[in-house]
Amino acid sequence: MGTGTGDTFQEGQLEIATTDLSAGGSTQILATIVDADNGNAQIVSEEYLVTFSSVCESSGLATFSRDEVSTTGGTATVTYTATGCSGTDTITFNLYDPDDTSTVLSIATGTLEVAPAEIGAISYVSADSSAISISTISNPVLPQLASLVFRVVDRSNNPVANKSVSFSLTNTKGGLSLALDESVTNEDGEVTAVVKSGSAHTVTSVIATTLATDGVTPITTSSQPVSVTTGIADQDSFEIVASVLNPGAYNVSGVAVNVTAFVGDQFQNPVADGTIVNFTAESGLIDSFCTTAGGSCSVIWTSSGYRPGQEDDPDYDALDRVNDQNVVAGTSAFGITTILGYTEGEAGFTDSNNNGQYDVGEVFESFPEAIRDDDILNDDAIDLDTNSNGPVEFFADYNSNDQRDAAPSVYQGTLCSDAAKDAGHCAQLMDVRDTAVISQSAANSIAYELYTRSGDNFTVFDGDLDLNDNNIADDSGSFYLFITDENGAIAESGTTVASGGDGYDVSSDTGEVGNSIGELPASYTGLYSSFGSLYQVSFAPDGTPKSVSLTIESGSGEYTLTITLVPSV
Ligand SMILES: [Ca+2]
Ligand SMILES: [Ca+2]
Ligand SMILES: [Ca+2]
Ligand SMILES: [Ca+2]
Repeated sequence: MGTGTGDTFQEGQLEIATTDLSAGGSTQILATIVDADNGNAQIVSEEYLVTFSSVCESSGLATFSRDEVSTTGGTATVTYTATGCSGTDTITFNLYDPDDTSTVLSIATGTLEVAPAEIGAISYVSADSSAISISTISNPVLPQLASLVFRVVDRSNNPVANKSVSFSLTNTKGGLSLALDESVTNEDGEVTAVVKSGSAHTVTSVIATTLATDGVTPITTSSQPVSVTTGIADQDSFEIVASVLNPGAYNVSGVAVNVTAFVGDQFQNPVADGTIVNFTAESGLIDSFCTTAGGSCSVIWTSSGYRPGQEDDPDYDALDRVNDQNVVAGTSAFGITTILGYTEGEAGFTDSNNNGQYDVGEVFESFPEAIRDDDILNDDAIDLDTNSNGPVEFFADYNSNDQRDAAPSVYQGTLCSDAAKDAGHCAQLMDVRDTAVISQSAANSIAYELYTRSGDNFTVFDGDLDLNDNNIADDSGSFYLFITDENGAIAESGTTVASGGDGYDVSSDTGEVGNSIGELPASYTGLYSSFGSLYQVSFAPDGTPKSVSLTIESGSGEYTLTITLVPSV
């Protein structure tokens, strides 16, 4: 195998169309297969297998249009493309009998030169962490180093290896620094900058610079920002939110509600991904924890078992459950369910001198150990209800001493000046906490009453549209429709009210009941429950007054109630 045939045959030589390639350039390479016993005449009757390889190709810096070719025509051609190869590359063709690829019959080689890559661009690829922990605290989740990867490519978008790249930071507040100011790209054209955390909360970006092929012109890019933060939750950015506040769950088990925790740190930055938030619920099932990503995570609460309001039922009476009161009805508040979410974090302080640390004399918050207050709506002075054995509500025993500890007089956090630490501050963290309260309302269950209203005082309305009792149906006026479920809780989510009139023009604030537990102002008097939904209905004659109708459809869709009001004339 070689170049040419007959007298011009050169054994072992490849014919390369272009031996000086630009970076990323292509060329055809040809070999002929001849019979040395027949005056180096081209062999056109027998089948041979030819394989292709090169030094750059084996490093992924060049490609062939095909790996091998089977030929009976006495020639083998392939197209070579440089994809990052630079300098001399040696190409090799191996010739085989297709029935015996263990023995190389002949080898032909050739060399070509690939021009150095024209540096095309430097780009930001990724960071292993978009946030790093302030260097003076220990956060179990957030790293104190961030690695940022950049890539240098040529004008053909192929990676450029062995290219020097220098780094700088847009911000060095608090001693923020780079592990290395300069590095060299690997075979993928990639180079890594390492940012080392400082002692202050700040945001920085890495500027990566390399030089164009002329060795003079800088080519620059910037990374996405890296935040230097505590990454530890603080109380005033912690929130627990339920997706539905009045699920039709009191009489249906397995109804699911999404419960999401939003968790930020002292600087309102998302806490470190992987922060664990714990949950507990007064009733039903709830996942015990979730781990945050981007400052939030969710769990599922599912209705099951004991429902608030059943605390005096024989099945549960011995458990000493406590629950909120339906003050107006004089009963337990059926279905009102407390969900507690909590995670380790900081109490929060006001950084009056803006040095990023708690200093002695600055105002701070202080919290007792977190509780799940099952009667949270009751206006009682005691949060944690007890019986003779101790608490009957859950509390998160942060320091594991079997007691619920009161709020300390020192700051519960991580960012303290040395003087503040000496004074006993920042000795411990705490559980930041929030509570969501949902109403497990009865599905397909509607109770109602009509009222007239004067200020906050409601009076039962008999529904007679002949308001002045003069036996002439010509009155116009308004009344209130008050709806609840059968337990005096707000009607289940999705319950709708519609109104219409025959001979009356009716306007009302109809629509869905709110996504709410429906707690009404304590100043309201005359209603039959402390929870529920009020709809004002106005009517005026429009033609021959006959009736006003109100249609209530339950959120679960299996119960519809129609109320028809007429003038009794
Ligand atoms: Ca409760
Ligand atoms: Ca301060
Ligand atoms: Ca309580
Ligand atoms: Ca304790």
